[in-house]
Amino acid sequence: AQEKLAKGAVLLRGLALDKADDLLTAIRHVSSASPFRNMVTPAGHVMSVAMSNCGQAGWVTDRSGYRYDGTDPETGQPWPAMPDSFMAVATEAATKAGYLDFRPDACLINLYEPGARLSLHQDRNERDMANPIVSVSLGLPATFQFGGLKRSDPVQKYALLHGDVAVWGGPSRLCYHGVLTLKEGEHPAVGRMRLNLTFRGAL
Ligand code: MD3
Ligand code: FE
Repeated sequence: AQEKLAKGAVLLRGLALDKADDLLTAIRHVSSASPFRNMVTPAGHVMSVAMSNCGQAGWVTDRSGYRYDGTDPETGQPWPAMPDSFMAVATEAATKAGYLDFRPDACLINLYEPGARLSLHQDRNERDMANPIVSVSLGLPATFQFGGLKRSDPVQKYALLHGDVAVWGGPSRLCYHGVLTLKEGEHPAVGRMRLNLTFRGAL
């Protein structure tokens, strides 16, 4: 089942369903070495979404700005390596969406508890915008919003469910997007949270 969201953007509903247990095990492994933390934006706000990373580089924010860094600022160590199960789902999804040679070097892991949200933004810290972004949703359902190239453009809303995978590239790569406040709930495999993996070509 392949749903077109916009030019260059594809939703692959349930693609990660049969891989979810392996992905969850790998998330526990990554976050035992680089724990989830609530980072601070350049404006000084603590993010409601907790984050970790794996791969050659990780996305970080602090008072000095947004960037990719090879070192986890909390541990002083390199981010954990990208698990094979992560790389496999990212390349499978990108290939299905028509991006044939995507090899992500960074994966940001977002942890939402009920009440957490991600306001409308663009992903523009990656060096080469020719790479798509692949996102994998696990756990509680969320409402994702997806707009245009200007913050003021109208948005479409989609429910993202456990196992859904989306690929954003080409003309949709710089579209504004965000996640509405996560509702209370309990997912049988994941518990009282939503996890999202976003795979990027950052370097
Ligand atoms: C559309 N994460 O980490 S993933 C992010 O569910 C982020 O945690 C959200 O936005 C989450 O930056 C949404 C879907 C997504 C990711 C990147 C995109 C949609 C995108 C880049 C361009 C357009
Ligand atoms: Fe984003």
